[in-house]
Amino acid sequence: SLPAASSLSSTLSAVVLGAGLLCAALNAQAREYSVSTVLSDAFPWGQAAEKWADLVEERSEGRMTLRVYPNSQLVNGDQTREFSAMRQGLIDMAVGSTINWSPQVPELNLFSLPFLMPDTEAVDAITGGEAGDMVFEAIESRGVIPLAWGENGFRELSNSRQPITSPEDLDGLKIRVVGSPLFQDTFTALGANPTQMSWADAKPALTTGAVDGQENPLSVFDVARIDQVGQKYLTLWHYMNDPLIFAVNRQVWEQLPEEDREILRQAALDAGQWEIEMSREQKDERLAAIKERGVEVSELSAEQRQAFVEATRSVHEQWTPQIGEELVEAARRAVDKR
Ligand code: X2X
Repeated sequence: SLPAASSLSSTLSAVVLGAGLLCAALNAQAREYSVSTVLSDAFPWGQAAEKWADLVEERSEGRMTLRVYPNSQLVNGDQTREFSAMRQGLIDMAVGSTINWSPQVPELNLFSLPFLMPDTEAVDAITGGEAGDMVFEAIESRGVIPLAWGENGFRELSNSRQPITSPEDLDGLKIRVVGSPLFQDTFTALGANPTQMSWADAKPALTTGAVDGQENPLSVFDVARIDQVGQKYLTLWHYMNDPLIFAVNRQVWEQLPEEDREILRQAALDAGQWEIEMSREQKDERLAAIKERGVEVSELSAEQRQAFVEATRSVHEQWTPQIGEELVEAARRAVDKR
């Protein structure tokens, strides 16, 4: 029986060795990660995520695969739960809007302060400077690793009723808003009647007339064909801009080898910059396409814009304590010095 035992043990060690090799082989093989987005690759937002995935696939030589799940499908359409799901590890990664994450990261309400950022230079001065670093620290302190910025864009106001060039024109209009309760305050301050709902519910609500209006970047208005659901009037008021943030669940990040972290981060930076430039370049043609479809576009004079600024000043006072005095100050300094 001795020879049998020894042959059993050598069989066992062969099995163990085989399993070890198999594990090593599996580790060297592709690992797949989920990436959540609200908008698909018909939009710059979804294209940013696909670009990230392509760069990571290529630069990791297939070791890391990012699979993009658009339309908030990983959170059953509830985009305001995306950050929590990523923090809990139900989602590995996301390219998400500051608006949708602000319920969990109050500092992100910074970008939704009405008329804080008059132009793209102001956006870049904030995201690329001290204020941007503070925002990333706030995200990290809540269990998610932020890697890079992208951009959904300046949000413009549309409605089905009439041209809007003053706060009075908004009186009593039902406006669909999303994410943060800050938007309730902004539209209430303007005399409108805001209703919070997800993107998935927005188009049906516009179609039935349950709401009169909405606000979104030109790219979203254009690609989603918001003109087809009765939104005949568009006001270019640029009242806020929601940056996108590329981010990773903390455990996923910590388990990655240093080399793969670098690949992931650099690919996010490159994809973000690519998307920001592309979507800004497309702005004029999008506006032309929207006008061509018969949408009446109102631009605001400096004086008209100022009336909106004044009507929403209370929102700054109300929200600065929750965002953080220091952060709001850093952002204001960045805008002033741009
Ligand atoms: O829901 C919206 O309005 C959208 C698509 O712009 C965001 O996710 C913030």
